[in-house]
Amino acid sequence: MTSQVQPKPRKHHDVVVALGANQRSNLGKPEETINLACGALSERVGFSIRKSHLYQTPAFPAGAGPDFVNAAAVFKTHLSPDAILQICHEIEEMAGRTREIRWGQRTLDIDLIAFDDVVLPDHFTHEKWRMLPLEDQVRLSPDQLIVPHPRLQDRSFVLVPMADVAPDWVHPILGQTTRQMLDARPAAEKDTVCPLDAA
Ligand code: PH2
Ligand code: MG
Ligand code: MG
Repeated sequence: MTSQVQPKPRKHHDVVVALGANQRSNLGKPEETINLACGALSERVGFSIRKSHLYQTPAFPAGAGPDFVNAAAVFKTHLSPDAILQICHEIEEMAGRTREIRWGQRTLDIDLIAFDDVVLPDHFTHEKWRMLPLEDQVRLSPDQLIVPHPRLQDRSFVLVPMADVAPDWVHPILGQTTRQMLDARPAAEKDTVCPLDAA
């Protein structure tokens, strides 16, 4: 009798992405752009997508431009963080994104927020970016992928959508769940994040 070769159980990863747009793109209005981007991500990044509601959020910093539409999604994937980041950039380009002005108007921004409980590139570098004073956050942007996103715990426009799709994800450095980080945000900030739809 020939023994059958069993397929190796393949390890998948859970990846969380956040999406934001506050300017019409060549794919349409911000909410249309985000819906199309989620479709493109699920085709290219993985399977078993979970997508959050869409939210209208005031631009941060205040007065930086029109309100954003923000959302988050979770995928199961076999790809590496770098491969996913590359796909995110390609989808941003599809929406006509140019990268001139930091925190300027955005046709589409896709951020890799979390990849399982992985810390990239290392704890020391992560700490440096996480502790960056606000005046430097405005000026400086890392030239390498930092995971988890170094500002995720500070931003209700990321945490509210993320709580729809990954409420129990535990931040590998802070030791808090998405829900706990969101609970720690000021009510006045959380209240500015308003559901747009019943996605
Ligand atoms: N993204 C930024 C800067 N400011 N503000 C809101 N409301 N939503 C965003 O997605 C956002 C922002 C940088 O990526
Ligand atoms: Mg961003
Ligand atoms: Mg980005």
